Amino acid sequence: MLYPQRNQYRQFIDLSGFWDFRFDINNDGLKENWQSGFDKSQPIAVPASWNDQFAANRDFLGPAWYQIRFEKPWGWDNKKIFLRFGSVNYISDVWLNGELVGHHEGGHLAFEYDVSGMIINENLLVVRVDGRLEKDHVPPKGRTLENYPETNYDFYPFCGIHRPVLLYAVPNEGIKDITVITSIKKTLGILDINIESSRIIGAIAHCTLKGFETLLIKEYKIEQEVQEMTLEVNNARFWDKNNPNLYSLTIDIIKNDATLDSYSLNVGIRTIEVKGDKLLLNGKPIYLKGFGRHEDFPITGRGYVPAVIIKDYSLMEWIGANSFRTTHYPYSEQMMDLADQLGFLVIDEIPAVGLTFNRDVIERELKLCSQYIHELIARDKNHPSVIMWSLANEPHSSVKSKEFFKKLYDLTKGIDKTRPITIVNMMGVREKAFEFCDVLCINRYYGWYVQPGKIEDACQSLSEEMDKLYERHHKPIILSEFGTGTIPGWHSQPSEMFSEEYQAEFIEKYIEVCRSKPYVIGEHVWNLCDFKTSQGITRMGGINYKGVFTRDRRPKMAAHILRKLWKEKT
Ligand code: GCB
Repeated sequence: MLYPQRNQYRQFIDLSGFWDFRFDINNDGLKENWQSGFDKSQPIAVPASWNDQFAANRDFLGPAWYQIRFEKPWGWDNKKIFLRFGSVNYISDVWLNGELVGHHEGGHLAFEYDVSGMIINENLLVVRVDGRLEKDHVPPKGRTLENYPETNYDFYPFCGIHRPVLLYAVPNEGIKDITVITSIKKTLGILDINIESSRIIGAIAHCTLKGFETLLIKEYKIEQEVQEMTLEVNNARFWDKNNPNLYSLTIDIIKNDATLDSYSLNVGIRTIEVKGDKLLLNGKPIYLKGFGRHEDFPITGRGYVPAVIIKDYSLMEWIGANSFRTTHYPYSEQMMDLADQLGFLVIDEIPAVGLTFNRDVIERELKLCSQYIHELIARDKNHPSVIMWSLANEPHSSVKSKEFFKKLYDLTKGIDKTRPITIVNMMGVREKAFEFCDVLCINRYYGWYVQPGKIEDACQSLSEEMDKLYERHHKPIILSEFGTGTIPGWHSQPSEMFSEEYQAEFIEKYIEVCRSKPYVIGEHVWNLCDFKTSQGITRMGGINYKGVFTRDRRPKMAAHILRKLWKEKT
């Protein structure tokens, strides 16, 4: 799935801005035909969650309606036109000029519709968004402790149009998709490129690779819908976390001496593989230092805010992090582009958190997870920064989950053979899916939810558990979450739970344990920043305070300690 581009052959307009909005409190909209346009609206900012934009209805999860009018841009008459949503949480139905365009389920992945035959000069776009929680959604409704809204996961179920809505035009005959897989032979960088095109058999694909004094040009005749081609770069500059070298690859499609289409993308030449108990980037072991994070900010909720993305990267660089996991759903496409540019290593996770495997929902869970895997890999496959796919966070694993995850594992490997796969787990040695996962990720809170206040005992438990897990599987282990709730400005000596001292000491000691195990290949602190959750007795003010930074991105004491540890030790 290619992100829309602007050049001589492709254009897009961004529909972000103020839209009309209406809560559908009694779910009357469909009966009353709001899909053809509705009145009594109020303005709303798009993209952003609706929950914190108004003085009322914060916890109303839908349905709610959006509409916007736009004119067809000049010069788009003989083009294919698509409407593309970066993310809408959770279910969306879309109408253009009163006609149904499509339905999409799942909150954090891009989807698009071909609207070429539907678009007129003056258009009305209407979107119904339903973020209500249900047991057969992924992620699901549920609760272990009482909470409101009732999420089976620990973040606020923000709703709305969360990422940009783009209207874009491409040539009728042109490029549909590009897949680039890179490999390395000594100093040679090899790009295996697949170009999927529409109705251009016999045309020429003209490939140009530029960067670092390299200019490679090669032409291929397109003989099939998916045309394979190879480029080889001598003395290539490889992509890695310290040198995020990116080449620019441009594919021009030429027929009868006329250029029909053109698309450019960044390519990082790198390999990633698991060997024994190590994770190798370009053949060399890497150690991950970083965070779990959330797309979360006051007022905008889970909405796309470019400045927050920049700030988070800048804080991660300041503190010495080299990686993060997209907890617990795929992040925006812009976040992924910047990871390529800035040299961050990303564990890319589908939005499968809190899976229950209950008999009445397991089929739906499998179907939705499979859909998310297809959508995620289609979206993120060309990012050198993506070093691993994560199929779930803390599934409530049971006897049924092994077969469930084997299917997802095989599906993922079938689409992308090049990247290791993990599941982020809380069951430890009892997790059967660890038998086939390439890397084992565990989230641990000894010294917090269990053994409260006892950091020494907690580290002992962590150490013993890691050894047991390694003895059983002989695979690399990442400590993918560890942390403590910490009220900024709350201090104690000796350290005590909820104080800044406790968080700092806990993180430092946990890291010591990780560093003492040769098979541990990464430490991801939970969380980069404080973030919004449902209300409940474990979340004061509906906030999870495990951030090393506050929700408005100010450092707690632990941030300074981490910076010392991460900047000094590699
Ligand atoms: C976890 C979850 C994460 C929670 C965290 C916590 O294991 O993966 O979503 O926020 O614990 O703070 O309890």
